[in-house]
Amino acid sequence: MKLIFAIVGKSDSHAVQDALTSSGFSVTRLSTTGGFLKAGNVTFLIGVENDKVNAAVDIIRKYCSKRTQAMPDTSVYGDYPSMPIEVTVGGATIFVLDVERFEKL
Ligand code: 2BA
Repeated sequence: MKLIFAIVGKSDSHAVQDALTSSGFSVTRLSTTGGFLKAGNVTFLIGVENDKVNAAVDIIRKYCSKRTQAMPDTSVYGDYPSMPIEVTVGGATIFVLDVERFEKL
């Protein structure tokens, strides 16, 4: 058995959670904070049989792919209207660990 830690952005987290649970995975959702940006993100704990790891990661990849998004630039440049800027959103950080023992009491 493996334990997947998947850190995802809040905006992708509901789609990931719904897709994982509707595919039969059990997940625990933790509200977490990135150490660098100090922004909220979501960490999922997913306990899975070894042969299901790739299926779970594929679902996370599907709903967390990195993409660019146009955001209004709030900087002021004299009287000129500012152009929207492109920011990268999405992506996931995934750790897969061996589980030594798993019990439900
Ligand atoms: P990502 O590398 O995509 O990381 C997104 C979030 O995933 C991180 O949020 C953190 O919560 C988690 N994470 C990533 N790598 C991890 C690891 N090795 N161990 C544990 N958790 C990990 P933040 O820490 O707020 O980082 C947000 C973004 O800022 C990162 O995106 C990366 O592009 C950048 N970043 C992070 N640390 C950095 C650093 N020391 N110097 C420069 N840029 C950094």
